[in-house]
Amino acid sequence: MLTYSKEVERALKSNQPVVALESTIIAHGLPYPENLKLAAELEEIVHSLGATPATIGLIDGEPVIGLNQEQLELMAQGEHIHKVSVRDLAIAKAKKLHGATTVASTAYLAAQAGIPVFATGGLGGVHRDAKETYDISADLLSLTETPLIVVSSGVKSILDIGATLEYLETASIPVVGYRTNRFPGFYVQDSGYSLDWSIDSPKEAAAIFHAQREMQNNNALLVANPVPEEYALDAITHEQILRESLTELNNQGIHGKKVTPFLLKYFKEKTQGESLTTNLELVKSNVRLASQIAIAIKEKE
Ligand code: PSU
Ligand code: MN
Repeated sequence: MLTYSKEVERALKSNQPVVALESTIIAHGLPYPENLKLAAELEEIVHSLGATPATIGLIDGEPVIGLNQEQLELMAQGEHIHKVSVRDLAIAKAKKLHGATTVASTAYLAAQAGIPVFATGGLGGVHRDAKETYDISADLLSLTETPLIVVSSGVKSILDIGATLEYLETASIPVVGYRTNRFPGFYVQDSGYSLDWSIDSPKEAAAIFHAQREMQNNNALLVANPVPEEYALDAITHEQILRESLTELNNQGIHGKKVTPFLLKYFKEKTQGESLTTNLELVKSNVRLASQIAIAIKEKE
């Protein structure tokens, strides 16, 4: 049912470490051409650490595990690329549409492909007005029944972080901080919330992954990796722009899948591009860690 690139197919068959990457961040999270440059850099990082990258997306409706250069370019120029969550997969397939996969649909497809690690920027979560709008990202629910590790810099700071952590607890998705017991806030290192657990090495993440499988637990493990300090946004500036952006969102009546891309773009404009650098750097750092974890998982098998 899935289409694999030669490289990814070979790596999976020979039980080599593979890291899944999503395409919504390319098509809808970052501007062109920085997005295309990042897509290439991420694959390079995975390769340089000794693992195989598998960027996932839909081409003519078919899930592709390991997009090639031409397909990545298609995603990067993607005004006409659909943002495809899990529920959209079958529709996109039937309609033969090109689509970028979110964290939710990437995790779903990566799990089917047997890829144990997936890196992204920041997860979607419970939006601040969810009490009225019910806007809770499918990213959260998708982490149940996907036996893999997701490495992210927490969830996007534009969300209701406390409610998102409660949701993860209810859904029984374990969350561990990487070398921290503060939950990261995407653009900032500390979201203001603490975590019960932290880990100090890729090896420890691998040990939890194997323990989950031994216990027949099919939920994901969320490894929360804070943005490197030198790239974090200043907390006060961040708070101020956040407040403005939410008002603007309301004024313009933006909702549904447009919310996250709007907020990311708003931050970029208000910080004169600084938030874009932050976003690029945190993703790279997550991909580095994910590669090390993918290798540690294979060493332990
Ligand atoms: N992380 C980033 N940038 C992004 C995303 C994650 O650094 O653009 C994307 C992911 O694909 C995630 C999506 O699944 O944002 C969440 O969208 P929503 O809130 O509409 O579920
Ligand atoms: Mn949403």
